Amino acid sequence: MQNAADLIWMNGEFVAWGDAKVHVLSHGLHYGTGVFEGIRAYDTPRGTGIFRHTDHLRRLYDSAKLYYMPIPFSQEELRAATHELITRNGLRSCYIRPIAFRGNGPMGLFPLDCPVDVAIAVWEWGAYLGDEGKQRGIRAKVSSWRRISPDSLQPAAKATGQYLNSVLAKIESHKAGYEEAILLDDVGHVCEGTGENIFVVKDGRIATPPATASILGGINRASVIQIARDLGYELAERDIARSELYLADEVFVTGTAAELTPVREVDDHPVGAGEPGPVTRSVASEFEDALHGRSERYADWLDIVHVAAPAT
Ligand code: PPE
Repeated sequence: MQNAADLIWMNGEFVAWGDAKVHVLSHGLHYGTGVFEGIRAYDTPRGTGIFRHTDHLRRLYDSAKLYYMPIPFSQEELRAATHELITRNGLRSCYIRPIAFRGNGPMGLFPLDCPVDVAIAVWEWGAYLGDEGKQRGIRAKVSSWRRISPDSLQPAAKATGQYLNSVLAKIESHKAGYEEAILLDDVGHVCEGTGENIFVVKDGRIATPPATASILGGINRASVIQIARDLGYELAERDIARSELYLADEVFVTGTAAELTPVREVDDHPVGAGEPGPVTRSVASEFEDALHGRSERYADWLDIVHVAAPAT
């Protein structure tokens, strides 16, 4: 996936891809005590633009706070490091993965005496749910695994250990021959995909589960909500019953990796006509314009990378 020449930023320094190592006794490896982000940068007419960079960084620090993990760099330091990393790797567009985790310290569950290590990696990443899925829509299955409950974990945090929940659902759906799983929350309402938020459309009205439905508050979810409302659609953040997935005219998911991907089948029921519908298409087109810097209205969602390339 990456070249040996690629650089990774680790604890304040740029290191070669192969040298970005951690100790096997890192707390985060044993107990899942890490928080991370997934961000995309696009090749736009104004230069490389990082989509909603500061919103992602804010969520990283929020996730860290929820796990009592002080990040030993400021948000501005991580932002500047990311700009420099993209430039030094010679990338015009990429996926960005910042991660902060409890490092090598005393073993045992109490984490607060372990250092907090921070790294940022960047790489080129294509369509997360496949090119065809992005164009024509994916087939999804409601998972037998429920999304993590706020009784036992923190759905609002993007924490590494929490992803075992998504991993189980992903494996189940994959083995059953579907491209994605849709998880219900602990009371049986529709929650989200393994790495995406979900929207349903019925009779021209859009709905998406609310923050209280154990979702991760997606940055792309927030962007699509705004775009849909700006386009004049009625959009409600409300509880969604499982049956609404089967009876919807349109369903789509959003996430940094998946961007906006239509869902054409849920549990072998075709969604609407079994292909992306008109509401999905109009919201997706506006959203793609925003991501790729073709939209004046949402121009300030892009953090343009201005670091000059090093002289060669
Ligand atoms: N829910 C979950 C559980 C989730 O992981 C993501 C992002 C979202 C919703 C959408 O959030 P946002 O990207 O802010 O709109 N999933 C990331 C991880 C993907 C991965 O395989 O790793 C992502 O899309 O980058």
